Amino acid sequence: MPEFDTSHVKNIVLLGHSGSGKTTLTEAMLYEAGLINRRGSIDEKNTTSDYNELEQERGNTIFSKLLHTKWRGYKINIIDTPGYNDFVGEVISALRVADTGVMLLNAVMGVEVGTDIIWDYTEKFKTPMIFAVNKLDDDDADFDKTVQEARNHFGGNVTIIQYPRQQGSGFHEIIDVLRMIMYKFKDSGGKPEKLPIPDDEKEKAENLHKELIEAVASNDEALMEKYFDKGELEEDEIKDGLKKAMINHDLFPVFCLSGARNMGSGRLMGFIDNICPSANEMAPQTTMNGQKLPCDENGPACLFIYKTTSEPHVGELSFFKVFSGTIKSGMELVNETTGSAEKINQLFLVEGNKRVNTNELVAGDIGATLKLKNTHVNNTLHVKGKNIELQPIEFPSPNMTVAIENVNKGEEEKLSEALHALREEDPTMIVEFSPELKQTLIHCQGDMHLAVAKWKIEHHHKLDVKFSKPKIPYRETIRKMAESSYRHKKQSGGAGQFGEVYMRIEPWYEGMPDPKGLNVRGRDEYPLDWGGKLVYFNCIVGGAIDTRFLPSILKGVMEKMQEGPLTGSYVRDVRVCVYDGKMHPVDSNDISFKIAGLQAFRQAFKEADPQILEPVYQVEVLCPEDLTGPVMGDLQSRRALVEGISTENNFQKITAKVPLAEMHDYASSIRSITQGRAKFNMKFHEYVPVPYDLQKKLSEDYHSNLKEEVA
Ligand SMILES: Nc1nc2c(ncn2[C@@H]2O[C@H](COP(=O)(O)OP(=O)(O)OP(=O)(O)O)[C@@H](O)[C@H]2O)c(=O)[nH]1
Ligand SMILES: [Mg+2]
Repeated sequence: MPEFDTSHVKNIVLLGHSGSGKTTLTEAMLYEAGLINRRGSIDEKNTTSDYNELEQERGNTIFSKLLHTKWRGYKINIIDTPGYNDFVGEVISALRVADTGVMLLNAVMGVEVGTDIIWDYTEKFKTPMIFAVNKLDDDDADFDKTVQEARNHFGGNVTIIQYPRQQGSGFHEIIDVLRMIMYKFKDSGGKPEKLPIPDDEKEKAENLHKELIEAVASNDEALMEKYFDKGELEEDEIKDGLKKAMINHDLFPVFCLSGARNMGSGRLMGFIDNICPSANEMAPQTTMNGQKLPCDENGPACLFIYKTTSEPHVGELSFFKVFSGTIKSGMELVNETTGSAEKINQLFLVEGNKRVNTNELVAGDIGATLKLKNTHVNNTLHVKGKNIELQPIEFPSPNMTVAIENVNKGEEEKLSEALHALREEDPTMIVEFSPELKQTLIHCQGDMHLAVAKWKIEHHHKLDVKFSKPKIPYRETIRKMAESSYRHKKQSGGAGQFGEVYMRIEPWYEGMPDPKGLNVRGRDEYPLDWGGKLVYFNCIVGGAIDTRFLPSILKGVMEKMQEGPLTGSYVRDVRVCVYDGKMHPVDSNDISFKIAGLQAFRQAFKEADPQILEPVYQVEVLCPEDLTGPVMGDLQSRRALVEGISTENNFQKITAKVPLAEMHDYASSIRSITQGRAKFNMKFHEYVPVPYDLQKKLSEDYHSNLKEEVA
């Protein structure tokens, strides 16, 4: 028999802007539940959650952590997440498996940009949410302002369950308007005394109690009627009503905390046990083929991998939630996504970096297993004979790209293995080799994300690497028609080579009429892998060139299009008409016409008013109003075309079109301009011509580099 059945397992995720106190609260919860006998702290670098060396060095959580407590007959799985925006992937994967979110608000700072970013994801997942106003012991704490800001950002459903009697260094009493009692803590925190609400707080507490009950009743007609009849609700009715309203995202209760002084975490855990939904009270999962999978411990065994880690001396650890049935150690499962058979050799409960063996985990529970053969994040594993695939986690697209290379030659293979491992445990990091730029690129969330990647490569894979600015994937095209001819002739002993081509090239656009003054005999259209098109016309009259040589000429043109004459970039949107030429009865062959085609194209291109195009991205920045000026100024220094500013949830949203060449350091720059109070996203928009001066410089740089390489 498992120690806890499905209805006694609660999964919570701790959320909030960096520094709001999630890891400190985790420590307080573990301590209160008796799982640890000494409370560690961030400053002493000894918390259960931030156990990683790099986390201790930086004083921030970087990787989400699974922990658990047992509190009055319930098991609470806690996922502590990083607040730093670069690691939002860790938050999203935790939200995929949590059934309640506890959003910490820093009572000194109020709602911060990290709170807002995470909130958007919780809305997507419809995760029931609690707001915990933390750091109430700080002399600059302002509970009312924090709650008001939360209401401005997240709506009027933010409802007070607790408020502090006094804030700052004197904070030690919390008035609870659900239970209608006061919790009074000793200086050292811990278990509070439960006292009647003092007279001078009664009126305020009663008004807030009324507001709370009305908020609960307003979401349920039967409860509303009863409340109107009797003027009060029974305890069980309030409990059920609260749970329902939280599940429907109709009510977000507010609690009070000082994680550092260990005040308020016990009551929070009690509320989680009593009111917050267990997995089987949430809507059943909808599988990829549209079926419902209820969270039932007697259903078919099925689990979902939300995270993997790979650490030296441990190996690959897969974290999962059981979405149906009961997973037992030794069980044979099938990976629906990869088709592999997997044996669950060991099952673990997790306590930060410690693993505790267990024999079974019921539906709704979260745990880990080691060394699966071919299983990755987002995979579903289930008993044989079923076909269940659960919805994957959608990770955010990257914000920043750098090129990576080895410091020492000869370690390329090792680097590629390291990057593969990195990618495996971090789905928000994308690694690719760009044949166009001839660089290995890392697309990531920001400079902190990159610093973590470097740290892992150095520490786990013992490799030295360096990052550099990636080359820009420019394109080349033409702006006017030009004609050229080229004769390729070679007669140096043996068989000769001969091919002559007359060619017209023009800028191509959709719906363009057929070429004028030429005799069109054939037309082919080639969409290019790098965007745009090549349209190729055969306009040869009188058999001047045999049609069998046309593909060779095309090959020559294509070759040059892959290494444009201006900067060696891909060429796009050109129409090529071959309209005359000459053959030699013996010496003409494919290679001759390929060379003639390439050279004719190159010459014509130079005469056709060539133009370098650069990628432009659509950029959206969200920042507090007081930072709009500096953010705009910075964008303008990046050749940005600012398109608009609007207000969105207390933030200013700036939209602009910015050339990619100017965005390389944007993630770190915006962080330093705004002290991390802004967020941005960017996506490719279009290719546009670069300014004249830049074109000149790019082309000169390219040709002088070529000369250097030759020399
Ligand atoms: N005064 C006061 N300080 C606190 C409290 N809770 C946390 N802190 C301090 O705030 C700082 C940040 O706390 P953390 O627990 O690391 O915050 P976090 O939310 O885990 O931060 P990230 O991991 O970066 O997302 C640390 O120096 C804590 O000691 C609190 O209740 N009161
Ligand atoms: Mg933390």
